[in-house]
Amino acid sequence: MAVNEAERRAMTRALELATLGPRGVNPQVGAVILSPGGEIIAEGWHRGAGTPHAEVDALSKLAPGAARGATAVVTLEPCNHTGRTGPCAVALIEAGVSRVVYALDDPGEVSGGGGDRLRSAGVSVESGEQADAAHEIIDGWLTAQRLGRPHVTVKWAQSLDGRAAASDGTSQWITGPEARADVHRRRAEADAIAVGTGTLLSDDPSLTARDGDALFDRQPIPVVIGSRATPDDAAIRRHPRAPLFYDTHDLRTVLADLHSRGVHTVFVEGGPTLASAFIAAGLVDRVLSYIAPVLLGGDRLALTDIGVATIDAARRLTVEAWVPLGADLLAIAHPTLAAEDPESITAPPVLTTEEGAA
Ligand code: AOF
Ligand code: ZN
Repeated sequence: MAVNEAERRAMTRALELATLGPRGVNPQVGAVILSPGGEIIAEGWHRGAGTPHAEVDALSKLAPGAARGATAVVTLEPCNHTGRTGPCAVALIEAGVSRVVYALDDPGEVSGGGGDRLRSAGVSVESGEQADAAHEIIDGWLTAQRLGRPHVTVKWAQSLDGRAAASDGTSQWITGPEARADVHRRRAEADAIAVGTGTLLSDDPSLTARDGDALFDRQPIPVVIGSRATPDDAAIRRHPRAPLFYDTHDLRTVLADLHSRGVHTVFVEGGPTLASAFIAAGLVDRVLSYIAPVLLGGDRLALTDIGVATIDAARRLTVEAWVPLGADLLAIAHPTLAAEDPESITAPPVLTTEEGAA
């Protein structure tokens, strides 16, 4: 049975409700219950891991029996597993709901399959309604689920000759104001921002996302990786979010811990040692290289050892866009995937003038 107008409007409302929940370990999900006549009789949303799922939150607002013959409109396939809470598919069946309209399939191996469970209980089920909008809300969560770890972006600024600093270590400022503003916008979109202890000690970065002097509302969690101690007066200690310190070189462990804290995206800000370690470990999903028309020479390279001993082992990238930013150029690239045509890297990449594109 096709999705009707009342169900379509209910999904738009459920999507709004979803965004009331926090980004975290669990996805943001909204639910609306419609009477058989198409009136909204209850609304719910998920408030984070350990709290009731959206469907159960909505059902809890109804008197026993009030959901009999009703339609549940949910932004994610009702779950089929007992995790921190019981399966929503079963809660809906027990409440007597006769129809479920949802936007996206739950990708989880254990949690997925709620749609089939509902169908086999005789419930009419429709999926895919406003799937794109639902996808946008939980894009980061879906990516992290697929990867089994947060999505990692490594960013650096370099001279035209591939250097990240002058020979005395000074590096402010290689790129111009447009490139720096672009970095800050992207920092604000990340859940966490990581630096190595070497960079922390040499640059004393604040790791905040700023628009001029003003802080963006959204601030990434500052993360410090490495074995050297962070001084008490380091700027990072004044960050609006509590920093996380990892005294380790095991990046997989760091990412696993961040994943368990609900971090979906990590922005690696340097320096060259940490960036290179992420690349060498094959843990980078996206590279942002800000290239400035300046020459520095010397041996302070943007990257150090990334495990490439011979040209056959070179880490090939596919450029998604070259973005001019003032006098600088940003390359947005990802490791060339096995399925991608290696020749595609020599094809003319997208040249865009749109700031912050892609
Ligand atoms: C739903 N409705 O509102 C949400 C769902 O361990 P738990 O019990 O917290 O379950 C978490 C999983 O449930 C999560 O990974 C995702 O697959 C699904 N989220 N499912 O039916 C909801 N938030
Ligand atoms: Zn559930």
